[in-house]
Amino acid sequence: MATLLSDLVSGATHVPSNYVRPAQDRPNLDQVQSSDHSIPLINLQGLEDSRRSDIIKQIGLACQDYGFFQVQNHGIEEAVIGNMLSVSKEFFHLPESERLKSFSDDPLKTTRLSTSFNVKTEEVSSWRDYLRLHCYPLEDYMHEWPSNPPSFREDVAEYCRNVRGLAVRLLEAISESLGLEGDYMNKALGKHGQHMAINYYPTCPQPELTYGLPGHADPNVITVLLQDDVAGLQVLNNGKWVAVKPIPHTFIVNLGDQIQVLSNDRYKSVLHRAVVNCNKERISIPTFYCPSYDAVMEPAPQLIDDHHPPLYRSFTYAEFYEKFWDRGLNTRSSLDLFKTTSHSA
Ligand SMILES: O=C(O)CCC(=O)C(=O)O
Repeated sequence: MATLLSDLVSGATHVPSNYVRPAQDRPNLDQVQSSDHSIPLINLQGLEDSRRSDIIKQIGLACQDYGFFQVQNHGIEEAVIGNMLSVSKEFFHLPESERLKSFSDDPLKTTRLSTSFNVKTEEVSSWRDYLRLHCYPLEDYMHEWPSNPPSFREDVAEYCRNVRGLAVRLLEAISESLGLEGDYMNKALGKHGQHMAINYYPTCPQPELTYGLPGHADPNVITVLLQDDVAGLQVLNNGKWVAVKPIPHTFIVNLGDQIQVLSNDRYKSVLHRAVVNCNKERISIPTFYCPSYDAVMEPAPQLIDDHHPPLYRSFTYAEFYEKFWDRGLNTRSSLDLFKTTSHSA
């Protein structure tokens, strides 16, 4: 039997039973809102000049009201984005034996190809294969990455360097939008971590029955997501799922659980999910920008006062991350496990 979903279901006319969600937990695609302006679109041109305070205000509002925004004029060249998308597609189109050289079901491995989410613990599988790569510092990990397609390491490394630059600029802007020093987040992350997933969602004969990824919040600090031209990402806003329409050369930024903690709930890490479709395969590439495992996470002392007591206890990112993978993708946030006693649900 095939190990990866793409090999298992190529040409399938039905979703295998272990991918079928219970009736009360299906995408209900006809109830999803779609609009051209589903989440704010922010133009970053001018972030380093006189427009900075205006752009930071826009970022702050987006973080407060949506936990999600899109960025344009982010400074990453179209060729870097194009190469990343095409080498990713090429990888997932390689023969099975070639792809499987990177396979592992151990979430602790720093380079691994896998399927669904956590095949060791989950009850229902998700319609996704993915290649997960640690990518900062690059020289520690690049030698583990697939060497086929031949330009893979070079194209992905160039992309990672660029996205790291963008993530650092965004974290500065987010710190300032909270009234903190620009380098507050940067310092809170310790040595910084950067991971990436290349998600491959094959076409699906019955998209109403399953998810590419069910609703979840990200455990990290911020995620910078690149998607191809096929829609699939949906964000929960005011209790409704909203589809995010792909815009070429635009990144989607979402806040992760650690920003919720550092901001003491001023900003929220928001549920999102990926749905699949019957006509087109889809690639999405989230870069998860993280604290290092030994970094201590806690609400910024500057955001605590008599009216705003700390809502979370201090913990290391390693402690949080382990709980996240063990619990599986879950609409109940892992954050509940770290609330100060008086604020736990
Ligand atoms: O495919 C997408 O658009 C979302 C991916 C995602 O949420 C994830 O990989 O955590």
